Amino acid sequence: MPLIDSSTGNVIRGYTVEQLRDAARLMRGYDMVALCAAGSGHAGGTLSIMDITAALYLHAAHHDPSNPAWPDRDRIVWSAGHKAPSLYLGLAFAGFCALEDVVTLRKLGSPFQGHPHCLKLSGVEVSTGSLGQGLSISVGMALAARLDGRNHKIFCLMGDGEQQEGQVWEAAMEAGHYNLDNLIAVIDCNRLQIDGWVKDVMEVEPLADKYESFGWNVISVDGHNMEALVAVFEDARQSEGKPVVILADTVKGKGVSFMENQAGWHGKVPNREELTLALRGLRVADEIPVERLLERAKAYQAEAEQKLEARMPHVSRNYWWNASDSMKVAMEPTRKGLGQSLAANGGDERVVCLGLDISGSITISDFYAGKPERASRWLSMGIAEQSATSAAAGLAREGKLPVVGSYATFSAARNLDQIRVSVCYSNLNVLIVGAHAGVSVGPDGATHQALEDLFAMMGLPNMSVVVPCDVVEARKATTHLLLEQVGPKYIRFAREATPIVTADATPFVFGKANRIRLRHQAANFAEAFETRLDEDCRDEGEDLTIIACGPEVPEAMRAAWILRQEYGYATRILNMHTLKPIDREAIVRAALETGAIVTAEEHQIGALAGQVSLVLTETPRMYGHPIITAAIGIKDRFGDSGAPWELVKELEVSAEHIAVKAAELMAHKREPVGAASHAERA
Ligand SMILES: Cc1ncc(C[n+]2csc(CCOP(=O)(O)OP(=O)(O)O)c2C)c(N)n1
Repeated sequence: MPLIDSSTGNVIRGYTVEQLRDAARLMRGYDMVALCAAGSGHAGGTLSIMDITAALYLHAAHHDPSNPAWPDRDRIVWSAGHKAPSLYLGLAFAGFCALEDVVTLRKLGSPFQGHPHCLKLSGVEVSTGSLGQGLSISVGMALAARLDGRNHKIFCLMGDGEQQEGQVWEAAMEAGHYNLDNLIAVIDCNRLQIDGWVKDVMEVEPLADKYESFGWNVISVDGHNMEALVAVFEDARQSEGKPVVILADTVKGKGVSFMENQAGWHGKVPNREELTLALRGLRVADEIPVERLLERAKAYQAEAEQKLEARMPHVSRNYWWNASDSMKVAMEPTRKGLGQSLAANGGDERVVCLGLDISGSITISDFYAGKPERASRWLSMGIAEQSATSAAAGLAREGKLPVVGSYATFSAARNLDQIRVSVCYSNLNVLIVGAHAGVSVGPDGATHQALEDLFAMMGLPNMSVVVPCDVVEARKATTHLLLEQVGPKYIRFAREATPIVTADATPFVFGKANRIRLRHQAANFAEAFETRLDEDCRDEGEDLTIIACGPEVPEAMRAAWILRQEYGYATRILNMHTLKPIDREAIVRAALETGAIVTAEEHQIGALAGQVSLVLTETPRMYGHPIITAAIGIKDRFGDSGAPWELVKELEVSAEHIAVKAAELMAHKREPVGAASHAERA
């Protein structure tokens, strides 16, 4: 059954198998253009699922693009959120949105977010991106349809690697238990995931036997045979008494010869030359207005940047990183410090590293790279953050030093109860790595941007929390936490390259803040500053203090520079790399000596600001001392897709935001609130 006019029940447009094949071929072409224009995204998995997408959106599903909220429409739950561009093209070809707009994929403010967001794009049923949740949502929708006496179907699209998530099997059990014959799951079985072949990362087969034993009807199909796909969707609709799973045998990267069956093309996109080759191979080069689409993407980007700049706080010059001689810094991703430390210290036989299918990009795989003798201590756990966390607890209980890491949002939130009970309650020696935290995963969008993780990690008894400010500090912090610190520990860092502002000789003492002072102009921006342990410093009569952690430390240094240049203020910066236990003395010293404190965190406001406020309000030495404070951080909102540095501006955590906020604060410090109210009264 094709697309339907919901008001009359008439067919809007029907597709023959040949037309569906053509549509899928074109959709693959548009996918390549959008990914090339975005500069990031997932080529392999969007290509493997595209024939399924065409068959489903243009033929099998009953829906009406002019009435996306039609109560009797079939629901499509896109559980494999990283394959979002394929979903967007399904919607566009079906008429839910303009095809040419898909090329704004992953750009700031675009409805075509890195992972699907139902509040931004009509036709997207639910927001997804954290793997393994879609089938449970589908169970809920199927139960609701039954309660409401409606006959529509719920389709749920998943990957085969995604089957490693335990939640999938909880949902599979529920669907079987409730005999949900209005639920049709489709698994894109391309046999690859990020770290390699599914069978090597964590075997999921035999999927057919597993689903059957959970009470499902299983249908297998060649996921690139359009005729067969159309037929199995028809069969699946007829199922009675049982949910249906369609196991679609596919090829990752299908249709683009150099991407086929290559794990490396999971999270990679074609450059301009590769795009030309891909479009030629797909035989769509003459049918897609490539130049016009790329221009459209560029124009959208230019407009987004212009709007963003217009909203930036006003400063008289361009103080951005490397914009002028005085702002020169070297940059490197902080995450590399983790890999450096694990490579250097992994010889300790107690160290074991647990992989969660994102090993290369978070650098945890540097633990074993080029060191075959460590292979047995590398434990690939698949996409299964919850079980891996408890397994790490078990390893720690037996005397090992386990390291378990993923995107911070998956390694410190998805598995929160496991961290709380398995790890913290038993006070076990597990190092949890919160990688790609904050806004730095940029175009992936809000689902992947951990902006709340510190609240939970800092709130857990027994947990130590460190947020290093650069790659050098990340190496030192990892080494300390791995080998010295006993008990549960959390390290958080970003993905994007950020300024290197410390050196080998810079002190790093767990639990002790560093004080950073602007001394003079230097060829390298970082060298204009002196860094010492705060407790070793004397008061220099600074006007204010900025307390920062992680990537906000370099921003705080840039803010100190701006405050000196624009306002003549002298700033004390505290690098609060250890958030738990926090350096209370450094905070109190700063408050008593400078009287004004701005906190800066790339996190929802409060992880750092709340702790600083607590120290100030509960320390008897502070009673009766005037102190004015302000907080820079994310203001109770989700992130967005966009380039990481754009998001630093969009989410108002740039040095300019810190500096202008600090200047506002200084106006109050100079003119105490009491004095102003006296004047008003007079
Ligand atoms: C809960 C969760 N953990 C980790 C990730 C990061 N991630 C995105 S895609 C992916 C691999 C998915 O493999 P598969 O389901 O086989 O998809 P495909 O290979 O078809 O793209 C991972 C680990 C995620 N999005 N969600």
